[in-house]
Amino acid sequence: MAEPSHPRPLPAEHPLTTGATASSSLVQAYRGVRSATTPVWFMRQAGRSLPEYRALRADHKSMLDTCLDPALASEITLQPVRRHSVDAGIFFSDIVIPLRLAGVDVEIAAGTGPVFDRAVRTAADVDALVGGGSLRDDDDALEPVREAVRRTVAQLGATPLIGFAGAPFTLAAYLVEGRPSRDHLAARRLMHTDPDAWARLMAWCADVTGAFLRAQLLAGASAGQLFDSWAGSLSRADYVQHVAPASARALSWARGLAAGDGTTVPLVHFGLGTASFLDAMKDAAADVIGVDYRLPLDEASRILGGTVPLQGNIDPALLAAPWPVLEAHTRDVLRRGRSAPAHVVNLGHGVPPDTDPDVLTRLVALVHEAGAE
Ligand code: 1CP
Repeated sequence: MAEPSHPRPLPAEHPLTTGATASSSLVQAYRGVRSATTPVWFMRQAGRSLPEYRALRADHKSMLDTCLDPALASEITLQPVRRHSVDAGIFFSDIVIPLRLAGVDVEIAAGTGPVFDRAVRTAADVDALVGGGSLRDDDDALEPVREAVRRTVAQLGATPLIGFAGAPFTLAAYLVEGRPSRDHLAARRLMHTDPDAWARLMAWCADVTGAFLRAQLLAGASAGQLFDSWAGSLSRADYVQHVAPASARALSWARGLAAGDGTTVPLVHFGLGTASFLDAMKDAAADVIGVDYRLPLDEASRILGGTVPLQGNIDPALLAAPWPVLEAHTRDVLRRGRSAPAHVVNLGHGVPPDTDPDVLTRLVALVHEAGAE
């Protein structure tokens, strides 16, 4: 798959250009440089674990409409930063937002996740999707996203905002099934029954999700993360042949965005259960690898040759454990993280909605204190 190249300097007012976030512990760690304290943020830190989030969502606006309301999306992004003093905000949005903006009929069903009006099962379905529209990072449709990012960054000051997007395979896993599924069988079938249609679908997903990520970065996000949450259902061979080229193509939209001093926006690549092809995820043009809770960080670092900054990987299940258990686990994660050039503490997957938010606040304090020892 052709990997387009589209560099463009970051705008003069971008926080990496002005220097506002360039020396933050997060951006430094993503560039492989350790600071006095180890940075920490949590996947799904915004959302249902926070009473202030539940209060804002009580107006019953749909999830995707909330994401596309700049004032709401910005406020929800800022809530966990204020409450927990984490070292980054993650933009409140969803991986299916670019699909919606490209004209796909998708909703988030409460308690389920993304649900589509029609599934993309055949070559004809793929052609209808691809022919039905796309998305470019300068499209008007992305203005609510850009506006939300601008508002958020203005409030965050020296704290970086992380932009994100879904990787093409994880998007396709939803599109082909039409809804969440356990093993993504329909997508993996299409990959093998019609590899050409699969490649067209993946290229379309790469460009649409790449536009979404690029728009957030140009509007002020200081780092980008590609979530390939469901890639763990793939063999290494299938990942390398049928998926990695599209992930590289998605990341190419975000790669090379440079501040005046030549430094570029760091890019993180995360998947669940992807230990057998972590190196291929790195090779898909990522600077940092996000590690799930199954793979100890020192093993991840060994697989990656000890040269790649890592993010992770506190087991979300332990957030409900007695504090001494969670504390010991967190110290172990920090110790194993020392095997990488730099480490950003995170969970190995998202914050469970029933998590006590005070536990997250206490965890941030622990990571900051431990890092200074
Ligand atoms: O009404 C609600 O509150 C719905 C829950 C919810 C939330 C809070 C969904 C539906 N999406 C989001 C926001 C969201 N999604 C964020 C920003 C919040 C933050 O991190 O603080 C992010 C980064 C995502 C990314 C996302 N969406 C991923 C990748 C990360 C991961 O968790 O693996 C995936 C797979 C999705 C799809 C999705 N959206 C929503 C749900 C419940 C799901 C998963 C469904 C499934 O199990 O397949």
